[in-house]
Amino acid sequence: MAEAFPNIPKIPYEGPKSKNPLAFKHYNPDEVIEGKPMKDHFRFSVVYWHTFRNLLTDPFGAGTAIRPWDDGSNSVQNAQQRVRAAFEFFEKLGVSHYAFHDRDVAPEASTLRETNRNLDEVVKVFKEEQQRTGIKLLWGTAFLVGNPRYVHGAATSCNADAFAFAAAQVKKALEVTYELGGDGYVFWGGREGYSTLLNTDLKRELDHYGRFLRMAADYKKKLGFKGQFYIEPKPKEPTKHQYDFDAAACLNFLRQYDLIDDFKLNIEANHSTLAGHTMHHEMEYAAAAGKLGSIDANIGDPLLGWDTDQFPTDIYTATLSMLSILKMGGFVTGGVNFDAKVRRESFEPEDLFHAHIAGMDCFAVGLKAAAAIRADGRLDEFINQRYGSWSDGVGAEIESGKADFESLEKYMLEKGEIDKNSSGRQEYLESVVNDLIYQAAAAK
Ligand code: XLS
Ligand code: CA
Ligand code: CA
Repeated sequence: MAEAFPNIPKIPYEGPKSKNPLAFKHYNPDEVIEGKPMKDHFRFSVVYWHTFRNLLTDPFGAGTAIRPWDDGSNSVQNAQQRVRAAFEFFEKLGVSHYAFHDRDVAPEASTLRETNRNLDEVVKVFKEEQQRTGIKLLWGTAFLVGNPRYVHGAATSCNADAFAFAAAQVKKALEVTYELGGDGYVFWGGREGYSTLLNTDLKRELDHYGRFLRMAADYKKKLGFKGQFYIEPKPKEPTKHQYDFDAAACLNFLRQYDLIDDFKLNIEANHSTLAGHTMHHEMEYAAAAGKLGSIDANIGDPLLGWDTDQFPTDIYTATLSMLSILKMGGFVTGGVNFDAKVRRESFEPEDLFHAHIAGMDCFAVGLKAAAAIRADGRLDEFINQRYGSWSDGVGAEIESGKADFESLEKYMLEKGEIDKNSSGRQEYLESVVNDLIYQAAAAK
């Protein structure tokens, strides 16, 4: 096959002074930060659905994407050709991972049997390309959203056959992910939610969802697949009330259905903001439960209330995200997965490079800034001091479980009033973070 991106060379690192649009200014894969090369901190991953299947349609207009390697047909051969183009892109960009849905990579046919055969044919090419390049699958997943059979949901559908079809589909997607040596498998809620309670048995749907994930976890064991399972929270879209609203809702659900040991969370920036949180909040909430697994790196638009999946060019979010990742000791099976799409107006193949370069450079500065924040120590020290009252005296007694309401009443009756509160110094701390970001962005 002819090159898909003939005019684009492998993207080099040229440093912050470079003006070459097809070069990294900050992402220097082998540069060591906190004892580890940048590339291993990130385990950058390109998503197949946006980067190779999104035609850049919107509700008002047809697709605008120019993709010369794609003949636009639904044939298996075209799907295989696309895999070669995708791996050329991954290689030239220099990412270590990618992610896909079953239906992104191979055409759905009129029967499940034939669809599975199509998938097998395309997976053969993925396997070859993985072996040729050493690029790995970060996670696989199943698309239980687009086909009209899932109009009422998949695992939470009112139609038991839809549940059964989804189970068969996920079974196959797990097998394929296992075969490709995937590091993980994601369950994003898709249409697991509802539009109105007037037609919905919420409790029954949640029970079914729990049952579905239990079956998936059981089958994973049977298969011998050691990859990590993730749930990816999202509060709305496509349904009004998605069951996996945010990290807290997902953790509660996993505990309620006794699935907590089988899953971690894959946190997406845009979904966090749609839930009324920040990415940092969602990551820290997951991390506090020991369940921060992987991240979908993108951003939303503060003026739009839907899932715009823009490339992550927000340096502040990237810095705080990397701070959480460094704090938890780095990714194990997870990575920084670019679940992002170029704008409809950015329709040339080259835009795919610009978008990912922007995201990777942003995360590189974010990593440097996060490492600088940790080395600087002022933030940690401030927090330690702020909670100083818990290190001894009454605080230590409460934390260790020695205190009770009676002892605390006695303590307060004797003391009369609490020790003086001190300032939270938010603006000062924000300026410390900003200064370290400015320095990280300027550093060579
Ligand atoms: C959709 C989700 C989806 C998952 C994978 O909003 O982000 O793309 O990441 O199914
Ligand atoms: Ca996502
Ligand atoms: Ca999204």
